[in-house]
Amino acid sequence: PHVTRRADYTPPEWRVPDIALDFDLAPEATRVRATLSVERNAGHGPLRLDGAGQTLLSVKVDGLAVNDWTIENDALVLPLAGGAHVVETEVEIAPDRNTQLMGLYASGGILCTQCEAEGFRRITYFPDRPDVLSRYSVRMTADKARYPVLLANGDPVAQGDLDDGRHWAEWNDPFPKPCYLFALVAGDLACNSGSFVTQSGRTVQLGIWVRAADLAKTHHALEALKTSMAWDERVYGREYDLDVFNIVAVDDFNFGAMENKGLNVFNSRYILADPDTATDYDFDAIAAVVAHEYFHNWSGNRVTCRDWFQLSLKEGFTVYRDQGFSADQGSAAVKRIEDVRGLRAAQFPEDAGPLAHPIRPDEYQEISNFYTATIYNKGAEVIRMLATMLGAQAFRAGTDLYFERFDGTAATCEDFVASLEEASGIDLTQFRRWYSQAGTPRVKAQLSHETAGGRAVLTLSQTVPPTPGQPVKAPMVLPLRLKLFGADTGRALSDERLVLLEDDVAEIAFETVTERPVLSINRGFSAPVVIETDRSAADLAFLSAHDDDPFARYEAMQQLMLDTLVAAASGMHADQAAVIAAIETTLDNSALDPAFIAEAVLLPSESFVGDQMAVVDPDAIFRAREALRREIGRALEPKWRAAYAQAAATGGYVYSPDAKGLRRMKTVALGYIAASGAADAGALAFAQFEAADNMTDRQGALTTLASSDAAERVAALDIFYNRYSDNALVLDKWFQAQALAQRDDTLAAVEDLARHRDFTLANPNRARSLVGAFSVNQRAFNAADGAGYRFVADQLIALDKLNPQTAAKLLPPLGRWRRYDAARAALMRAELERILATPGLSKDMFEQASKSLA
Ligand code: HT7
Ligand code: ZN
Repeated sequence: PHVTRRADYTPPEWRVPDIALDFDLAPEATRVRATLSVERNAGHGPLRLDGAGQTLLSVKVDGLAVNDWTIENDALVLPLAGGAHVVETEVEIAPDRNTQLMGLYASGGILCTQCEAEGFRRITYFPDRPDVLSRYSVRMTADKARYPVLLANGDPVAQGDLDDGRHWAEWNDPFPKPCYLFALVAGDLACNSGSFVTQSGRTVQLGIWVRAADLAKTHHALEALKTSMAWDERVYGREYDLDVFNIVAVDDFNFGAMENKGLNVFNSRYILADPDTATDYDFDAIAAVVAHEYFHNWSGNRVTCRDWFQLSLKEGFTVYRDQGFSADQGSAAVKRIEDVRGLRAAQFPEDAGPLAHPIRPDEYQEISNFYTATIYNKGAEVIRMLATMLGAQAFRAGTDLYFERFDGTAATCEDFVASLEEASGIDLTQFRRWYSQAGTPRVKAQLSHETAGGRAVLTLSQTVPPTPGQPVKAPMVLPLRLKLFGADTGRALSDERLVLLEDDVAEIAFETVTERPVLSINRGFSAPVVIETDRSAADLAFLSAHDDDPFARYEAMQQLMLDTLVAAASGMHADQAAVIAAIETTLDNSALDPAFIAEAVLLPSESFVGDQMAVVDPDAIFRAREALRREIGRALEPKWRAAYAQAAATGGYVYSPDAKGLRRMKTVALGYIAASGAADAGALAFAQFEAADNMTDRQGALTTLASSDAAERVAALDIFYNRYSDNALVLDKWFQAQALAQRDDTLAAVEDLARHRDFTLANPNRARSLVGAFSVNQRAFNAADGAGYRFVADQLIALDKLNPQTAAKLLPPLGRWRRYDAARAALMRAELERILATPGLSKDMFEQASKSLA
């Protein structure tokens, strides 16, 4: 396989300052005429234009047809004599046969594009690399009845009708951009319009474009867009720069959304919402993704990436920015808990497995395999650490400098770090290791206390585990926020300190510590590391009740639960009583936000428990977790019922942080009532399901029932299906609820669902809702006979033929074989080998499967 290496970067030999594109659009055959002005930038080589899958019809240089070109590895190679030329090509492509959803494709009658990372080469011949920036002018012609709306990047210039029932439109984007930010959309779309007045007083026309039937579901996305625009001005001083900003929603999309300049294209699940069909989680995710794509206008578009190894420059930073935005819309504490939970669920296992890579990778075979939790979420944590170390003011000065200095250019992670360094005066030399070293650091923290002198000494030591290609690691800079509390009085015994652990080992002294101290460490999850302490169950319970940092409080409870579950799953004594008492204290604390309580009382996931064990035993973990859930449910049943009743007594649906918190609490309480084995649990869940005036309550009840043996289970699933059978996004929830169900027959049910008339691998959301969800169902996926592995491998082999990117993203759970017993490991390896032996396997799947076996 061809490997692209970061060390091999060389500047482009040719620049393309301007490109004019002329599209004659039709689903079966679209003609694309491209006129490129090219200028030599470096070297002496021919002009090399990337391509893939198109039929080349003609090539002209400076207005004259030429035939001295060649095709090498799909690229069009043209010898050019001078330093500046005009190159014209004409190609034909077939959007309706494009199942991989890269380039120009058809989704539900809409023609749309996806060019990041390397989709533009499927539309026309071009140097498809992010450091070639061009001004784009685009003309589209299409049948007016089928495609009444024609959109592209930038501002609209002109439009008109032709005699033959076709029409045309021209768009111009004045901002030079790499081709991965190109977009066009043609379709029968309705628009929810709005406007935003920028800080300098310019009015921007906003449009959310969807099928007419979905128009009523676009209000939330439009409001989120306006809030994002104001937030980026206030928090980062970033103003929008075009006269229009359009978003289009399509049903078939490989990812969440795409930040094309002035014309974002979204997976419809991140646009469409109303209370009847979207959960609170969906509403929050829509706001976060709308904000994320909007924020890319500066962190990604105005300043883009020099090469794809720098992907985290735009993605890590933009995730950090969208996390800050979401934190400001509601409970910052709950948002931080959710983000850390997500990091631990997706990124920690990646960093500990065969696909581990630094946030700035050194090599790749297929770049789309690197749109990972490491690049995005660990990347965001790295930016967060920089913000913590610099402080708010210097961090903002650094980002201002970065935006100013690199505006209109293709930059590197190094440019970003150097800007922060220059603005703050803080030396970030060693910190840069976060960009080059993979693996999750582990920190051991031991606190000793001299009762006589009142001196406490904290000994910290760090190790960074080996990862593929990086057997030995140097120490990282770990910013750890920490504080001591008195075990007797609950008083703070120190101010919060920010300790930078830079060496393998360090000692931190605290003077006049007058009572036995309890350590609160990595408060706010200030560093993305694993902390190991010898804190007792009593100390963890104490912190879960008294720590003044909400994240640390949550974390103490999680650690207490984890210790109990790992002990139980390993056949050792497990102190359920301490967990139950800590939960009770949390439930009784009326000063706490219900949204926080609902997160704090949830047990860690089965996979996170497994991550703590030397060898994952999915059956033992499931039994231990269910047993603890049952005991928590039983012991506190009156409290769960009281919490349920209180949360349920809040009147009709509103979307607000408080109302969301109560709905969350309601479903968490319902889950514990069901876990207790209460005879009326099924009826209670079904009553919630039937009475719900919103999808959050309905889905909460459905997922509780889906895992149960209650008589109401089948009825609820049928009612849900019949009610929403024409709504693809809600049907995804129906598939997902059954794929995640904690039942003995889940695999059989999922195999049936894969044959259901509404199941298709052609739609990535649907594929993820069944296959993706099933492979995170620890017990069912890891069935001892390997049937779960076989099912997933069968689906991925089939999906790879349609959509290699989406298939390859679903492969990593099969690559975790080293974490399991020998029998399961052999079964997983056998499926990976079967995948690798499949004729015609994509390079996306080849890279993931071969690295997973190595
Ligand atoms: N920057 C966008 C990435 C993306 C993408 C990548 C590979 C294949 C399809 C894709 N669609 C969008 C999304 C983002 O991070 O904002
Ligand atoms: Zn992004």
